[in-house]
Amino acid sequence: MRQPLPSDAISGLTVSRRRFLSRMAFGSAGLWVASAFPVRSAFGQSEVEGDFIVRQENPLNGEPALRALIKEFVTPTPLFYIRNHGNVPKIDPESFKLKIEGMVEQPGEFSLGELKERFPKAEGMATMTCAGNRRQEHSAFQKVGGVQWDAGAIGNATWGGVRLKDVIEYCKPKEGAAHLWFDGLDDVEVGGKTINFGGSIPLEKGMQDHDDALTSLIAWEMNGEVLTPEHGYPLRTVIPGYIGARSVKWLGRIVVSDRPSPNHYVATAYKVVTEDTPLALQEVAPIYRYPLNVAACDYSGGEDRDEITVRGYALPSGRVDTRIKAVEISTNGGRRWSRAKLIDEQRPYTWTRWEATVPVRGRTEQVMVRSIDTAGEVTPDRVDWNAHGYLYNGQHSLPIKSRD
Ligand SMILES: Nc1nc2c(c(=O)[nH]1)N[C@H]1C(S)=C(S)[C@@H](COP(=O)(O)O)O[C@H]1N2
Ligand SMILES: [Mo]
Repeated sequence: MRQPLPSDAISGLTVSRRRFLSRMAFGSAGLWVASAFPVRSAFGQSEVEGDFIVRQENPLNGEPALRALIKEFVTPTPLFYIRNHGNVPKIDPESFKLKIEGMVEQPGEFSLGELKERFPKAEGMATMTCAGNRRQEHSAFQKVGGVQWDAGAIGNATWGGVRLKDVIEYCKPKEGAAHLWFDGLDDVEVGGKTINFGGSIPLEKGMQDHDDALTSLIAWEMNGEVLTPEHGYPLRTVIPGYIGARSVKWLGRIVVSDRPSPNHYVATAYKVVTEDTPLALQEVAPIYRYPLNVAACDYSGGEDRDEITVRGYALPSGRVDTRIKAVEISTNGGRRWSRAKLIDEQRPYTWTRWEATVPVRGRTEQVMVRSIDTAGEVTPDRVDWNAHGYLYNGQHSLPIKSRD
């Protein structure tokens, strides 16, 4: 076996934390639901049943079981994680209009029909991931609030709609415009008040257009079908390369501005802080791009304990030109690493699944994985704890059943 990356010594702290996690992964599986989501004919199989873990019922939050998540390159919609801060609003498509306001020469209101008629259809693939994906691993060190995600708050989908860029250009941004605010039509309780969920991105990000990559969208389709209510019907933004929180569901309004949105989910939440104080939160910029990530999701074989085949995903950091360079796996706590095989064609802003067959012994308790991307980013041994449990992207471990 080769060691293409510098070998990292694993501290006792990390190892014991991993052991703890190994047990936790089985102990806190959440509520399993068999039939909350109808099985769609497009995805055929009843395999979807029992593979979605509801982490919170109200508001509804859930993620797929990792062994189910890793089966398909494009995540079937019934398995795609759901992250809601408030209700799932019911929106009448007939009377619905998307408003564009703020620093534009031509403010506008567009019905669904007008959007479809006036702008060319755009489609493409992008992986979406919650900033809180793998929060359990932060919580294992010190409990943080929020939905206790395993590594399933991620999914890969095809998206269809119109380019955000086309709509914004049509409304003619004024000089000095630098940010786009996205307002959702949901109701969220925050500190005793009811607000809507909001997102924000730099205008330049919204205007970026690369030939081979998905451009930011105002989307009405996911995996070739109309968005489901949970995923934002009738419209959501899809901002490839950015944390899921910037892909605002039930999009009702876009404001063009010279500054980021004052919405709670931009100004206060979704920031990496170690101290949860108003000052610390003000001092830190909002999270936009997601980092490189990796997870080991499932394994097969090993009944005779000689060899197992492990499967998982790796997500390049959210830059348009970054690809996964390598995924490596260790069966002995990080002393030796061997290279996994990348399964899927590599595309911008998109995960690739990987597979590795490795020898195991009776005493092997877990496998560990790490990844490196073409920008030179490597998933770290461990990630500094932060108060809201965001952006965990350290080496990931998968427990292996011990032989009796
Ligand atoms: N209006 C609205 N948009 C939202 C949210 C929300 O609660 N309300 N959650 C955000 C977060 S934190 C994520 S990770 C993604 C999740 O999208 P999904 O539920 O379709 O997977 O939606 C984002 N858009
Ligand atoms: Mo999220």
